[in-house]
Amino acid sequence: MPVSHPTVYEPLTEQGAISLAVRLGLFPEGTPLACREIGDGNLNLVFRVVDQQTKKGIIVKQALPYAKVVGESWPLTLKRAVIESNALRTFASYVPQYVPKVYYSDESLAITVMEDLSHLQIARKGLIEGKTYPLLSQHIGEFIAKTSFYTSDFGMNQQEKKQLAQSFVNPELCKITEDLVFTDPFFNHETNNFEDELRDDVKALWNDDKLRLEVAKLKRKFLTEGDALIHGDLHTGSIFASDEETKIIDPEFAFYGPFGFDIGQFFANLLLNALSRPEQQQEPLFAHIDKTWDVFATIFSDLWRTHNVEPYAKTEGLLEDVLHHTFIDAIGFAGCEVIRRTIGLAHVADLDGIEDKEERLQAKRYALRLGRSLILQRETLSSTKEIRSLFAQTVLAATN
Ligand code: SR1
Ligand code: MG
Repeated sequence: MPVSHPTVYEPLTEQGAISLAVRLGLFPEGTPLACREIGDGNLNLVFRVVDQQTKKGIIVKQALPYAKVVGESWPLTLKRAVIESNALRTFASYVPQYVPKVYYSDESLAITVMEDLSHLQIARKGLIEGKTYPLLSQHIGEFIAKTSFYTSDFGMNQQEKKQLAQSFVNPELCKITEDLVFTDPFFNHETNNFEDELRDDVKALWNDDKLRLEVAKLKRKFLTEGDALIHGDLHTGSIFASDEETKIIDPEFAFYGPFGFDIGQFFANLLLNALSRPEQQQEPLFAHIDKTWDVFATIFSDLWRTHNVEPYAKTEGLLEDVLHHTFIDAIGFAGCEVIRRTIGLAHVADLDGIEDKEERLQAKRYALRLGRSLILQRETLSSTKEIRSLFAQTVLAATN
């Protein structure tokens, strides 16, 4: 019997997700299927459809026409579902091992059907539980190096790059980042969200002209530099991991942006986790930061030497200049992300989940100082190793 299905947008139900999976032939006929909505992110519905006998599943993700984290008062384009499925397919052409397989997508229903990754855990959750994921930074460094090199003017035909960039123009989602990461936390804006006890620290931030100038420079980079196709929201909640595997999900914020942005967001979220841990358990997170950068720089440099399409590629000093600016920008972007996850609209469980109120407030004060130091001192750092001392100084300065 043919299964009827909607052709105009409407939010899926659990039964609707099962019908879709059947219609797509993703399970043999007669398979007993169960479905649950498991989305815990800020924006979308996520259904897991499972064969009750084999326990094998698929994921049906659907964009809602508004931001779930705020409600229907914040309308949001459904086009982000197309951006997400196209980004996953583009990334898969370079690093299939690091993204879920896409089985199907439907632009009008804003649906992407993809591989079920339930055997893995969201990295943020695992890191909060104290896990370290030994291969996480190796994989993330490789993912960023390959996807950014191959989608840049150095790694692909420069006319085709412009066409690709056009297909990833993503103004509404970029605006969220422009506002929530680069603007609102640095002004007295209604989207901000922080405890009354932090008001003095936050006011100091709002009145810090030196900081404001540096954030404005970083925002300008985000607005104007289209180096490569970036994920655009590469925090630890966008990563599934185990000790052996890493999969990057949720690239609905993907667009042509600066090389350093994904690296910076990943660094920031590792640092936010470090702030929630006792000192003696922080080192694996710093080591992940070092390794991400080392792997990124090594692979990017190898590709630069072997696959570069730009006539100036062999010009002495150009690669070093690109890496140098990517590094500085990544540190600055990390600072903005640390601050926004502390006092902006979308917080992180690493800090908000600290049970003891005084400890939680203290960790957030450290986060604000750390974010500020990363932004202001980004040009003085010569390697990621120095983030350890910046981190320690931030905490020490706060206790003296
Ligand atoms: C309204 S969306 C809030 C945040 O959730 C996403 O994951 C992005 O990080 C965005 O800034
Ligand atoms: Mg997301």
